[in-house]
Amino acid sequence: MSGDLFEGLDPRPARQPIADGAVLLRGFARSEESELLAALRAILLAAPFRHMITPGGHTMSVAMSNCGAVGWATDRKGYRYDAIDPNSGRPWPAMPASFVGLARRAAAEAGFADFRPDACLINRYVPGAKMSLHQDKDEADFAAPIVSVSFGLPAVFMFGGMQRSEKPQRFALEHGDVVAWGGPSRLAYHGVAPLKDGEHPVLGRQRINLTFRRAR
Ligand code: MD3
Ligand code: FE
Repeated sequence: MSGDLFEGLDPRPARQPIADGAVLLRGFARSEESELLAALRAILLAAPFRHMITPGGHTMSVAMSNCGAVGWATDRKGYRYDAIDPNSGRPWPAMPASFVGLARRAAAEAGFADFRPDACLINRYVPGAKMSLHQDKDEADFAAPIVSVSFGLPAVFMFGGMQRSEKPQRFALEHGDVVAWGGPSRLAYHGVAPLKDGEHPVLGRQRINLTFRRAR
């Protein structure tokens, strides 16, 4: 018997438009997760996670690293993209072909042709870590989308409007979920609620998020 009768009732559709220009691709990274996570481990040996300081002097609860031609960093002097990892003084690790391929396929699936990411910010959340509502506006060209890939513990993602005061929609991002954010969603306020404790079968007590960007 075919599953057609029940298809409309699937609580987790594969391709879910969540806002104007934003498409959630549930489980899109699952089939290649072992290759992606192996590449991620190699990146983190060269550029380990670190807690960066905001210009206001606060230590971020999310630990970060990067790969790609440039990486995002913050310190007391401000936010910026730079080719050099400030902790090592060396260039950020190159973006693996497996990362570029996934980001390009996800962007294309969401309607953004020829995405060429030059930066991948890697965020690690442990239980309690969060990211307050913000806009991503340190990139040169807002015509390019941002593609995000989630691994490990599920997070409650908050998606607001063009003003911080707009009440955000909340939804879960789970292991292997990919979202492409472009068009009118590109400059929307967004954040992540404090990570709930748990144990993920692959990643343990953490969530790792990759965001692919065209920074320059
Ligand atoms: C919507 N990261 O690194 S990913 C960030 O889960 C960031 O670590 C979150 O926000 C995380 O800047 C959210 C989803 C995401 C990323 C970028 C966006 C959503 C976005 C840019 C514009 C609109
Ligand atoms: Fe962001």
